Amino acid sequence: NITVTRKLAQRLIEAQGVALSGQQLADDFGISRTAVWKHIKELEEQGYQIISVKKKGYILAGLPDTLEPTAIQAILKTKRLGRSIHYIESCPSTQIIAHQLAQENTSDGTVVMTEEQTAGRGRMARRWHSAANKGIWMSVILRPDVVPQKAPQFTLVAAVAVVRAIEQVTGLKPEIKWPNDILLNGKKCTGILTELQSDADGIQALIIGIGLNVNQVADDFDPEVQNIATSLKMESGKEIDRKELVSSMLQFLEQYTDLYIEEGFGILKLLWESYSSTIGHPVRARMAKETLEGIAESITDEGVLQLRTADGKLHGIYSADIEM
Ligand code: BT5
Repeated sequence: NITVTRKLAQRLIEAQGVALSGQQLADDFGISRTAVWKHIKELEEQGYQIISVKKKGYILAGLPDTLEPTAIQAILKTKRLGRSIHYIESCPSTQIIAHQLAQENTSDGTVVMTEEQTAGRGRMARRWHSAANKGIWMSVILRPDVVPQKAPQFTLVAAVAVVRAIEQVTGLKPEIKWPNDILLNGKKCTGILTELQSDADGIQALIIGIGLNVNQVADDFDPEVQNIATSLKMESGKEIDRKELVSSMLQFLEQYTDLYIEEGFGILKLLWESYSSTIGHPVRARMAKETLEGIAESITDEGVLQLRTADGKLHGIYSADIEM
């Protein structure tokens, strides 16, 4: 039944404002006109605006502002990513759910999506603030056939996908701060967290968590991050359609992760560098045991940051917090 509701939503969207007759829909789905009407009511409850015109049928006048799978899948153009979406209105963290699903043999490309996280997490158990209905908080489960050493680059690949999607949907020009931050005017609008499930046979699942601030205003942010965080709405002055962003992100993510798996990091590295705010600049890299200052010269094909300190030495940095 859920699938009929979804298919109906899809038909209405594809009709692009043209009325679809109840009888025609009933025939196409092999159900009664009353059943069609019930599915229409269901869609209205989900926030779809549907006008019913006498003797003509149903016209779609507006989509809901939710990340409900029906609404996303109706506009999604991917082959695998997001074809299965686990949607939950509120949860502690989509990463936790994704880890559970990954252990249960869920398929490559499955997405976990929520409106609100109560315990969203960053790297090293840091908090990720995830205001209700204002952002995109999702985890993408991938099952690539690659060696574990190739896992860290997925964060960089995902960063390029997110930047491209933000550009496409909003026209804004984000920058990537190595390794996992996306900035607008120097403030963080996106964080990426790539986690791994592996065993003796190699990678079982990669879980790419993406937290993207979309429609927050300054007051929606926790005081802890108010000075360092921003949203697409704050930068563009416009309310942004989260569904369009999800759809665009998943499409770029599918395209770029496939490219990375087939061809390696080479081409994507060029793209990554073109968006980087780090490369060529003096930075301070804080790591668990030491802090280094120098020029961020480049990243390697393995995604390792090459930092040259004042004494001329080149340091390979695998993971750090970068200050500029
Ligand atoms: C990250 O960690 O940036 C990775 C964030 C990943 C979040 C996604 S949401 C979906 C999925 N489910 C989860 O539970 N997590 C993933 P890191 O580089 O460690 O940065 C964390 C730091 O960013 C915090 O210590 C704050 O300073 C800052 N921060 C927290 N919330 C923020 C927000 N909403 N916007 C901007 N900065 C924030």
